[in-house]
Parts: sequence; C-alpha cells; structure tokens
Amino acid sequence: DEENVNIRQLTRYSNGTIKLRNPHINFMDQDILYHLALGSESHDLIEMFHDVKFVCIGGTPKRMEEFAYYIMKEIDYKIPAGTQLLDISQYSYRYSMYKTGPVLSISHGMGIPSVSILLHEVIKLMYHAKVCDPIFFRIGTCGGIGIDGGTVIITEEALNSDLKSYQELTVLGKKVRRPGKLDKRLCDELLGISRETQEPYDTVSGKTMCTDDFYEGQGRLDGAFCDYSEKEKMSYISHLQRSGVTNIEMESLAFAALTHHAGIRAAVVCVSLLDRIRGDQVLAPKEVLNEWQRRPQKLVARYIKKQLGLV
Ligand code: R2B
Ligand code: URA
Repeated sequence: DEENVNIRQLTRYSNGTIKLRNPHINFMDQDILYHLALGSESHDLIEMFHDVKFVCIGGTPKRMEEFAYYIMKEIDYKIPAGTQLLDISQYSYRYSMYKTGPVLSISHGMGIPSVSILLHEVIKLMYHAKVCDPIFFRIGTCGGIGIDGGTVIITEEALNSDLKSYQELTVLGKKVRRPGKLDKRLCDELLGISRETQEPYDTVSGKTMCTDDFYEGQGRLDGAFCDYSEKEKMSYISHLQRSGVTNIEMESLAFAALTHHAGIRAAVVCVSLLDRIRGDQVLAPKEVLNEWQRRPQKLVARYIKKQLGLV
C-alpha cells in the first residue's frame, strides 16, 4: 500500500541497501556501535557483514549461540575443523553475536529497553555494512492465553499493555507513537511452512501483548507483590482473550515498531511456556523447556533454507 511505498523510499537506496532516517550519522567521523563492541572505523563492517540476509535475535546468549550452530548445520555452512564460532560482541559484555554465513544470531536481553538499544545499533550495522534487504526475526518465549505450553505463536500485530497497536515513546519530552506492525506476508509464509511439516505441536498466529514487566505487568499472582485477587486476574486474562490476544511477552512492540520504522521485513516467532489461564509459574522441566525453545528456531531455519534455495 501507499504507506509501505513511502517507507520504502525513506529507508532504501535504489539498490536495496539501508538508508538511515538520521541525517547526523553521515557527518560523523566514525560511528561506535558501543553495545556491540564494533565501530565503523575500527572494523571493516562491509567486509565483515555485507553478505548478511537474515538477522535472528532472541533473549539469551546461550540460546542464540545454539541457534548459530543449529543453522550452521541446517544450511551446511562449513568452518575449519576444530574451530568454533566466535562471539563477535564478546567484549561488549552486553550482547552476544554470532555470524553463520548469511545469518546473524544475536541476543537481545529482556524487555523493550534492551531490545531497542540493540536494534538501533543493528540497524546502523546493516547501513554501514551496505546489507541488502535483510529480514529480521525475533525467536523467543512467551506466555500463552488459552494456548498450551509448547505451542508456537507467530505475532500478527504487537500491542502495548493498553491493547493499542503502537509503541509510545518519549522523545525530547514529547510523546511519539510508532505502529507495532509486522510483515503480514512473512507471517503468512511462516504459517504456511508450519503446515508443510508434521510436528506434534500447533503453530498459530495472533495478537501479542508486550509488557514492561513479567509479574504485575502480566497480571501474575506470584510476584513479590500482588495487590489484586485471583478473580481480578482471571477476568483480566479473559478480557485479553476476548480482545484477540494469543500471547504475552516483553519485546515484540519495540521490535515491530523499530523494524517497521526502518522499512525492514520482520516477524516474531515465540513458543508458549505455559497457558496463563491455568497458572503463572513456569513449571515445565528444563529438558522440556529446551526442546520447546528449539521449535521457533526450527520454523525460522526452514524459512531461511527455503529462501536460500536449500529445500
Ligand atoms: C519472554 O521471556 C522473557 C521473560 O521471561 C522476556 O524477555 C520475554 O519477552
Ligand atoms: N515470557 C513472558 O514475558 N511471559 C511469560 O509468561 C513467559 C515468558
């Protein structure tokens, strides 16, 4: 539609590389991507990153390291025998970043502030490295609303905790709203791929509510504080369900808002760790949780393999 054409013009050069919506970066002698431990003068970012096609981000360094090795196997990417993938951002002591050919795998920590800082720097990295039309994925975990643990949920639209489909941030003391939009076609393609494989679990799509807290912010009864009753919690969760919310997590809104503002196609794929109608504590054993957390990775890996012409 018209909005997408406008965003495209604002965010791309004619060859598909990223144009930044910030005139200041061009006038700087160097740009230090502080939280990634990279810089435009200290590193040859084009040499290091120009071939990136997919940027996959998820909460923990360990899971994203595992994803880097998993995708290495899936796309048959070879590194010299006896060597390991390097955590490119290890000296930031903030985020971890692994590169497996065209796939970047990066940890984003917990919550909107952490994922926002990362995305500003990763989007600038795409610009400095002259990357062409990258696709971004968040591979994560969430709480389901009337949805069993182990179910994979693809976000159609990210909502704030007022169930509005925008992120409101304060810039120079003024409120700025950015739509929590994700790529509809990408969401549908992922759903389509999930239907091609016979997995013993469901993959669904829906609206995702993004909160600034895991406990009171998600209506849990098991935080250090709780000033509402179980009845009030349940009526709130029912209200969410009636509003079409399938899951709750803590990064989708900033992820959707920033990638959409940058004109980057993006998707959020999370596995539900529990059904919030049944409880609040994450009770599944570690081995079960680990297997569940590989499910979004599998789906995204399959999409990547398709795009690379490997399946
Ligand atoms: C999902 O899991 C984390 C909280 O446990 C948070 O980062 C999120 O969005
Ligand atoms: N992550 C969340 O933010 N909430 C949950 O309930 C589970 C994972």
